[in-house]
Amino acid sequence: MIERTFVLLKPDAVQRGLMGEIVGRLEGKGLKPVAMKFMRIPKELAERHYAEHKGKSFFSGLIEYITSGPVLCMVWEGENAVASVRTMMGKTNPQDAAPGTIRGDLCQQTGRNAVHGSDSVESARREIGNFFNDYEIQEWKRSVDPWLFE
Ligand code: D4T
Repeated sequence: MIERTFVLLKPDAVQRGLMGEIVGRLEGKGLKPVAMKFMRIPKELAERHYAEHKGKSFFSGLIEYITSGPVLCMVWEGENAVASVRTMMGKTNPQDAAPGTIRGDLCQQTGRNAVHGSDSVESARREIGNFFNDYEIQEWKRSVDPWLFE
């Protein structure tokens, strides 16, 4: 099933110069970018994005970290895009993330885990709506698609 997922390269990924590496992995997988925006997340939006964690011990640190510098917000499309990106990211705690995953290869701690990806199609829809207007999402054809999709 072709899906869309919301992917956020967190401030640590930007500061560490890992945007190209991570975008390259997603491109290499054959996922198609349909939206990208380099921005600083306002506090209200960060709190809305992470609303499910409100009240948890790490919430204020998480909001502080995610709003501490620019992030790269993206929407990627492809076969099982939601689960596919989650698999590529690896477990939330980089110490548990398998080698070959983004967090397993590139990160040290949960609080600096470089990347966010939606955990369901429903969350993806909500998160994409929180970060992008319709006109910022591109419907486009890639000439390589017949070599990725039967
Ligand atoms: P995100 O949402 O950033 O893609 O991460 P995950 O989906 O993999 O993990 P999550 O929702 O459980 O956690 C969201 C975010 O909070 C940070 N975090 C999490 C933290 O700083 N300390 C913690 O103990 C946990 C569980 C990391 C990711």
